Amino acid sequence: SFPMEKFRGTILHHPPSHCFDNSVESIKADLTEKLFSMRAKFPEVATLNDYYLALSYVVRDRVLHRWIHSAHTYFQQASRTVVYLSAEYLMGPQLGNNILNLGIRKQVEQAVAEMGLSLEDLLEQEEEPGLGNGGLGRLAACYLDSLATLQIPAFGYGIRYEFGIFDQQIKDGWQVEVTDRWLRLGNPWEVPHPERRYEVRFGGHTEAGYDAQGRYRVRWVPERSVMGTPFDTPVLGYGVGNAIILRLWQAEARESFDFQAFNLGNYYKAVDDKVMSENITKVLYPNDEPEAGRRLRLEQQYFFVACSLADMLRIFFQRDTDLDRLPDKFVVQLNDTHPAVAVAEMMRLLIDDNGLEWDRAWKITTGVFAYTNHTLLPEALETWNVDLFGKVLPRHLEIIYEINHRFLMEVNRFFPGDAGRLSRMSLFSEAGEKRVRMANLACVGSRAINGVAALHTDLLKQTVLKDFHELWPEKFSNKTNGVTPRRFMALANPGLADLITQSIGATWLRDMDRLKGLEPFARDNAFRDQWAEVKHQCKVRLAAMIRKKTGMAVDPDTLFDIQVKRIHEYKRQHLNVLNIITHYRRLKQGLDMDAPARTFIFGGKAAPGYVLAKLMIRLITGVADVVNHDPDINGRIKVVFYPDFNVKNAQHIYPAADLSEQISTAGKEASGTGNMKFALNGALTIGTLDGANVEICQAVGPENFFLFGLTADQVAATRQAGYRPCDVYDGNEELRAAMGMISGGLFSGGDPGMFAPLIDSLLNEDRFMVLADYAAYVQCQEQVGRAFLKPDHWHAMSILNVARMGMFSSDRSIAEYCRDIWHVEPVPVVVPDETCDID
Ligand code: HBZ
Repeated sequence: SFPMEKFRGTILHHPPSHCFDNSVESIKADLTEKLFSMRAKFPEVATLNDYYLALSYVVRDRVLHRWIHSAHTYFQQASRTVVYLSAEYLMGPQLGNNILNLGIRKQVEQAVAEMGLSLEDLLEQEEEPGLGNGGLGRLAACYLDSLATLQIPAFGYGIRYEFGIFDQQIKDGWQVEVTDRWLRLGNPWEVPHPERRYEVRFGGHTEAGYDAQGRYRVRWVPERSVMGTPFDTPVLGYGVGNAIILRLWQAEARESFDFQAFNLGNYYKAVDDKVMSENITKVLYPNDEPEAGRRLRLEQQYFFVACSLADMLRIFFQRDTDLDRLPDKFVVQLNDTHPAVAVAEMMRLLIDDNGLEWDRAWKITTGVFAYTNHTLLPEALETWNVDLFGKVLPRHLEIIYEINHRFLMEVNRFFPGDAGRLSRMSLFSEAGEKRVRMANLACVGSRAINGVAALHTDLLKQTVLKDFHELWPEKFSNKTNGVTPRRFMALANPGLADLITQSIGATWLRDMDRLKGLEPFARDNAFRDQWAEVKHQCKVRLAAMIRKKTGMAVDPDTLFDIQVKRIHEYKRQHLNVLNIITHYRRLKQGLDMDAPARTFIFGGKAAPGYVLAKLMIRLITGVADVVNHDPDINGRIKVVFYPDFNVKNAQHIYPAADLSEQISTAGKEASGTGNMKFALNGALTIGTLDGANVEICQAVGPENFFLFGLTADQVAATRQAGYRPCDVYDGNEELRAAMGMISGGLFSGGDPGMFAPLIDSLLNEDRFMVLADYAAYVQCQEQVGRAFLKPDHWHAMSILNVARMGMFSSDRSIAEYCRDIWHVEPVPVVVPDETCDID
């Protein structure tokens, strides 16, 4: 073979002992080498993307170096490992974060500059993996960052969707969905492992009988199977040697099936099978789709769960033989019910594949799993039609029936003769078509159940999971969400991070309680000016991006009032719009002339099948069209819809906000995490007492928070008392006027019909109490306007917000999971031989 070794020594800068040199000179040399070895280019012909890829490989080598040492350490120590199962991970761009966590930003900046490039341009090249819908997927990504940083042995398992969440374009004011081809230019961060494939079976039937020892056995005879190949992406901790792995599964055809068909001469059947198999991981399903019964989605869920659990058992059997010890070695966290079929799959693996008896298998299974709930909305709780479920997973359906049978006997022992309770707690709903309730399965199969904010957990115990709480109160706990300060402060807002570091030292990024040290600076005039200047620079930068994306000019000296999140009725973007229209009308009438000029910025995707959400986007762009071009307004209001909200542009948006809109109907938003990202970047919040807003308001102090609206209890009571939105409408002249402007066609080019569905739903049902909260919201917004006119006080409030937000670091959340649910300890990793010539 070709004697590559001889050449390698002369090309590579670092010796094969993996001693990485992080000096500027080495990084430059490595970059040129990667351009050659990975892109087959020399500098004169390399594109910006070639350079992005080459730099990514340079960084990846260093990341993998840490992963190898971590894997080795974890293997040797064999302490308990966290397995995080999530159908979604919204990782965001990787290059900047890895450079930050490696601590080599200055060297890389200098190296690329000396080569005539700018790091910012290279970072801009990266297309993010949009493998999630929103908060739930981003939470999983923040948790990986914190698991690595807190030195916890962990794996994230999920799905490698070929097409992630769609790209959003705005055409004629409407959302248009475009396929997300994130892999088009290559993904330098992943390492495929085709040698570690697993077979996943589907369909067919089961056969029961007795084995040679006379034991009852069930054999699953599947109809087809596909292979799952893992793609590994390392996730680095910040300022530690530890790295963990995000392992995403891709579906592939079993070539043996193809060959068989080939031999029979059935070429097209073989190709068909291949296409069908690979369909399983083709596309991420948007949430909030009314039609949820898609077979492919169930197949996706089982596919990634089966691969992940098989992989977990492979790792377990590397060092152990006794399955009773599985709960000592692994804890599996279910991120919502999307992976809840894991409970049945674990039982199948233990009983059918490993020959365990039911009770022993059940003890192991319920010793391993824990479940996080992310929603109280009944329509968002996952259920599957039993017939469909049985066709895709016949053996698992049998197992779930058996779990249910035994479970309901237990319930009946605790609450004899309580038929209502039995039917509510059953794993099957029988009203209408029979369906499997995945939340009930997750609860029964888990030893711990948690909500994601204090209010949410309380409401879970009182409503959706009330019966389960009465049966097993000890299983329940709250784990308030958090966000990673590395990505959402240090990376997104280096100006703010530097200012904080200058004032209180650098340790806060790993110990967010230290932010408390900022409190005295709220009274320091010079510091407030610096703080204001950082915010201003962020607004200038966002204004430039808005210009580039939409062609619109916005003024960085105006109040930036921002609502970015998925578009949903319960999140009430239309309440925000009603206030804008009201404000607009007042200005037209010569009122409110002393209010500060405001730029209202919206961003977020609507599920493609969610008609009212898409109409809300059209309403925002319609209002923007009128208000932005009204000469009477003269720039006192601007409305912007920032298209294609994602992690990458979010990193520019949060730092530029003066005001954060967190205005969901109380009791509906499980937690929210955008609320935390805004406040950690010095935005003040206007919000309801919903989700984590409750805790944020408490932490920063109600005097530094713009609170309005009904509480969750009042929402429930108002509904109970027979809420009639039309009465609110009749009683409020400004509300009637604002809604009249919408229904009169002012914002739809004279078409009075366009927004009728939205207006009708508000007047007839108003499920989310928009009209009930309207007056309080408008009044609270006036208060915001007055506060903004006192910049010293405003910036002091902003500083106090940041100083008191430390508890919303995902490090705190993960530390609580470790202590209360997972019972895992840190395992520090020592990485030898890293050198660095700066700092
Ligand atoms: O999870 C969100 C909650 O709405 C939010 O309040 C919370 O902060 C966040 C993290 O706990 N839920 C989601 O983002 N849910 C989804 O994205 C989703 C995805 C697929 C589905 C259903 C929901 O089938």
